[in-house]
Amino acid sequence: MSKRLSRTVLGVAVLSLVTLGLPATASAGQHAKAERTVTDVVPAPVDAKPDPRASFRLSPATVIRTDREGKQVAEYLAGLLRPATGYRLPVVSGHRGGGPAISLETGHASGRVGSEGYQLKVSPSGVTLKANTDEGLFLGVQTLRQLFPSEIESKTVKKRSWVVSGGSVLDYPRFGYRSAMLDVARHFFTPDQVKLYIDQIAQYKINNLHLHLTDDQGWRIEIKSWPKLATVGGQTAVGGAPGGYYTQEQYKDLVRYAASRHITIVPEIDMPGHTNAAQHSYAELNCDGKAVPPRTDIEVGYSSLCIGKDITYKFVDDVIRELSAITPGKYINIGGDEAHSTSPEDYQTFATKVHPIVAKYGKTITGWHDIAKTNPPVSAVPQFWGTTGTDANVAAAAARGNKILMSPANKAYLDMKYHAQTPLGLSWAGLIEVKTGYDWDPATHLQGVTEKNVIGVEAPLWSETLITSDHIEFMAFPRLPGYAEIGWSPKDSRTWDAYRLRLAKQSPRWVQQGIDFYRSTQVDWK
Ligand code: IFG
Repeated sequence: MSKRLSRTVLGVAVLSLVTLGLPATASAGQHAKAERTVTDVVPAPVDAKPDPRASFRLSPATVIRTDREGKQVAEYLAGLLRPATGYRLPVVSGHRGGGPAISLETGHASGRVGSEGYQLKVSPSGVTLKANTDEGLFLGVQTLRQLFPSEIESKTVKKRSWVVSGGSVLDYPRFGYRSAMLDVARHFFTPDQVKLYIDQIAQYKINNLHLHLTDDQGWRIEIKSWPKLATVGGQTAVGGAPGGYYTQEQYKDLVRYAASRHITIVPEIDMPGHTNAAQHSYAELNCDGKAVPPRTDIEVGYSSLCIGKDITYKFVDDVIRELSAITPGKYINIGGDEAHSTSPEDYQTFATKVHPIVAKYGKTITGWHDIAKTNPPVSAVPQFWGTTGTDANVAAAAARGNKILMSPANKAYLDMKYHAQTPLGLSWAGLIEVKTGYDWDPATHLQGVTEKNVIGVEAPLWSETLITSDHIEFMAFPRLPGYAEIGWSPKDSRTWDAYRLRLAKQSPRWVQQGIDFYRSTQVDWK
């Protein structure tokens, strides 16, 4: 064959490989080595068996098969895979028909995986994801997406092979309640910024988002019977930053968006302290009948609702009624922290009057662990935010049967600096580098609080010092996946030495997602 002709033939061969999405160097038969295996997933699954020979190559012909209950998740999965691959990836109903497929099936998974678990199998002929509910399918999809090369997270087409690492996974969570908190009161974050954070936490199987909606510096939710809460109380923010608030329509849209990621919104109305914005908005909420001036500093503990006035409880009733009507989730968070300007007797009086109001609107109380001392209903969930290993009131509540949500400030507060020079964040609870945030266990952290007393974990992100989404990302990543693992993975499979290697392999995905993460020196980032 002439030199020129052979070059042409070779050229055509290379061209055909590239159009097939294969790297020109790999031969058609050889599967490019997958970048990761099922044992790299974060949070670590219960049981992951890699089989690199069983990898699956996504192709333009691949379809996504599902049954009726799996349709929403199937469309969500297609939405994840289409941008980077450029493949059509049609969602088809029913599991008949040949051809390469990713199959999502509900109702046929092992009883062992419960309602949130799943079974995933990747083989050369296709991918099968089984779960007993669509929530389980959604959580299985978060694992599946991590088996693709990190460029799958790109929003633009990448010309490359899409090899899904082979093997099988059987998985289900240790704790049912895995949460993140975003403080939208100190600084306001738009609905789109909240949705971005929802997508970022959903990829690590977080299933609750606690929104800290009200505080001294701002009130962020429209209450139609008390309009000035938002129109006046929503105008301010820390440091004179622009305020803002969610209309009830915008809040309902956030609830819907979160639900489409199988995340429940838990709204917090912080009371009886942290109420300056409300008391600046309505003079009658103050004991002396005079509206207090707005506050944009970051001091805490100076405000208190007027416990002795009847109108205070009409205010609470109206707020909880309206909020409950637009919150399908089980919980309303009534705050309760740092009520340093409310006497212990008044704090108890307030609690005794407010607990029945929450119950009247069909909701269950959660709140900072300060509420434990008020003997709340046994269904209430005190959220531990202390920095010590003992708290008598929390242990007593646990003994009474209250489940505890664990978010110790010296382990889980995402607004704590990584180190003394971290430009953002605070340090009152201590510095929290990645290892510090990971190396603790919610079932042994507090005396008198064991596995059966713990409902789950939460990573609160307070926003005194945060203004942009980049700020949120810098403080949440890389620590947030660690709390997700603490909430999801079996306790005895969790070691820092193994986790830090898996965490490192997550970073190329964050680069593709544009997440501005802190490059801790404790991890050898990929
Ligand atoms: N404590 C306050 C928050 C916030 C936080 C910042 C709780 C429950 C310090 N209360 O944490 O309002 O200011 O780290």
